[in-house]
Amino acid sequence: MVGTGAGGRGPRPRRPVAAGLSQAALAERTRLRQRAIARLDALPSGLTAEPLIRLYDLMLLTRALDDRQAILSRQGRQGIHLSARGHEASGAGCGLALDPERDILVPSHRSLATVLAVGVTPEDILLQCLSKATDPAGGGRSMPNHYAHARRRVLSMSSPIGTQIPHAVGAALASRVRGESAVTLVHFGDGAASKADVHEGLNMAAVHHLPVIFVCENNGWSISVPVAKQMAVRSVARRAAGYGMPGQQVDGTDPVAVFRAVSAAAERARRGDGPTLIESRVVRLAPHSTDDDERRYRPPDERARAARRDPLPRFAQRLKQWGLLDEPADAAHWEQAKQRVAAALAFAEAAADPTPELVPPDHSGG
Ligand SMILES: Cc1ncc(C[n+]2csc(CCOP(=O)(O)OP(=O)(O)O)c2C)c(N)n1
Ligand SMILES: [Mg+2]
Repeated sequence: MVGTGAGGRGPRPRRPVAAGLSQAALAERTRLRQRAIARLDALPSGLTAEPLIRLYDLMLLTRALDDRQAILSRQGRQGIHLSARGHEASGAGCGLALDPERDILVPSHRSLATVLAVGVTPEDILLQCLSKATDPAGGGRSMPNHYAHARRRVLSMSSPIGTQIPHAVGAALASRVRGESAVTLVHFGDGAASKADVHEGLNMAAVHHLPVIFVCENNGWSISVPVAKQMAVRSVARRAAGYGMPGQQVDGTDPVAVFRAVSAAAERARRGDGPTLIESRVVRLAPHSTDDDERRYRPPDERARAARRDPLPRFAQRLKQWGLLDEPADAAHWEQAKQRVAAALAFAEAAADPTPELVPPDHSGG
């Protein structure tokens, strides 16, 4: 009823006209404001609500699982944990751009969101963390965060950083020889980018136009070594020109930007146009591992800056602007992720431990 003049009240008083503005200028200001609001509300072109919510759910599931793993590690029930905090948007964007039925993923130790995106389940992850006999990555014999899943086409990563690059190039070459249309995506960090394996792999993939997507998730740190002491150039993506392939830098805290860049690279690779190097600028929102005290080397203001780029609240904010999320729905999505992890943990806890016969003779101490 306010402002209608009903109920004996007078007409609503007009808001004062902004000083010095003509009616035409005011109308123009209103038009610009409405256009800005419409732009905020518009979904990114080519994307419907469904994949955007899937990206967010994946990011939440990754964070919830990651947090649980950190607790398990502190409880002494899981070994070391290398957190994916800050890499969720990049990982989800990479994973949803792949075709899980035919593409190959060669992960790094921070690829949790990507392995979940291509169909590895939280149960699979926790079976590995708790070293259970049915752990699909290695029957309970490999370290946490060393992702592998044959059925999901996730190659086993090995601990020496950067060595997964030649493995990925070999997998892509094998796809080519078999006449398959698979694309291989490999993750590595800014520290690994200094390794000779990376140079060899990029060069070989470019020379042979292999269908590889190299994704360097640059979080600015290699344990305690800052990126400025790792490389003399400011961008890993720029190195692509030296190999003869396209290079692109993306905001790795924006899952849509990563999804688009990886989708374009996958199309290129499937067309037979060869590899792409993508540098995804992420943040490390946790110490390097549960064995690391980053306060000894990481300046507090740098940690605070990274925390402000946390991809989860940033993406939630955008979903709200697009009208796809509100506070109660956000709380429900979080709850769903936490319950999913709780159910997976209960399943993994109840699973059988490996029997001594499964231990290879050279590890049995005999
Ligand atoms: C060849 C080799 N050297 C050192 C290590 C120890 N190490 C494990 S992770 C890591 C840091 C890797 O940094 P980066 O590649 O930037 O990945 P991030 O951990 O930051 O995601 C190091 C040095 C290793 N695993 N392999
Ligand atoms: Mg790093």
